[in-house]
Amino acid sequence: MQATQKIWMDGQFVDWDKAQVHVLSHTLHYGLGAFEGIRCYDTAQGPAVFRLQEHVERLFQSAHIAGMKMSWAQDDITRAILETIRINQVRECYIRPLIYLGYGEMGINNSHNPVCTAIAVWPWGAYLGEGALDAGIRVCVSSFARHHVNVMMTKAKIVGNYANSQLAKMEAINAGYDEAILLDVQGNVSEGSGENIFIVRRGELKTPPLTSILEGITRNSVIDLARHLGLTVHEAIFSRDELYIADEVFFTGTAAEITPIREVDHRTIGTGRPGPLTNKLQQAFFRVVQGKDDTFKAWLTHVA
Ligand code: PPE
Repeated sequence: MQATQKIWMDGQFVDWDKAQVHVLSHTLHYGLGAFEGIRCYDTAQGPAVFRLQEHVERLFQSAHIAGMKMSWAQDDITRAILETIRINQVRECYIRPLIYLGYGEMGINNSHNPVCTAIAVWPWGAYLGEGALDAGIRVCVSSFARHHVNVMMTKAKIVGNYANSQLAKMEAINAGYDEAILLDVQGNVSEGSGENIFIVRRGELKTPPLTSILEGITRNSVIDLARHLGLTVHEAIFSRDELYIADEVFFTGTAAEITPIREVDHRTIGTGRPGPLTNKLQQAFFRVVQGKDDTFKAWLTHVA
């Protein structure tokens, strides 16, 4: 990864190399923590963060669902994120706020461990590899199911949820694919290891409802953009075979942005090239994040 200068840790800016925690930090052992992934884009008016308020809100909601008591207010974290971008003098970056349980006691009872917060920023290019945004990627349906709604809380971006994501991701990578799609325990399509999913059939968009998936902020933005463009979007359950016969399939996410999927389980999707609606939405999305679309300028928070 590309290091920057400083990481914010509970009110202090710490040198990148010195931003360390004790090896007996609770989250490291038991996986209860909450995080966010946010992107800052270069615009003609300088760096701007995409949907900052929504991401900070979700961070606090994740901590709330996880039962972690924050010592910071949402405004403090919003300000700290903007300061971390400024102090590191980056024009484009990925932003990673993390709430974790620190050193104190061992054992599942976490009531005596401090709730700590850190914010790091670094440049991060195309998440799913060079060329993924233009050519699309090859994915498989995972042999691992997404969490049942009463096993893990998928509306919270909890650190431990990503053990499930890693099992699916590594299985896919080891089998030669770029990414995995997970089904829920009923067998319906849920999401990628770190992305929401959309399909296009007969000119209309479909994405799984918010049952066993992360309430993605890019997903929400794409739904708004699509409706603004006059497209029909359904939030509805669908099964694996509907992926195979979709005209277009794509992932959405902060890191993945809008990544076309050109193959699922060795079945070519559509023509094997990103489809027209995927291209249209991707172009609209990049215009918005680059500050070139006044209709959605409220989604950007300028850093300076
Ligand atoms: N589902 C999952 C499981 C997920 O992790 C993400 C984001 C999404 C959907 C899309 O949500 P949103 O970013 O709000 O549109 N995944 C983050 C972590 C990626 C990583 O490898 O780390 C991200 O994209 O920042």
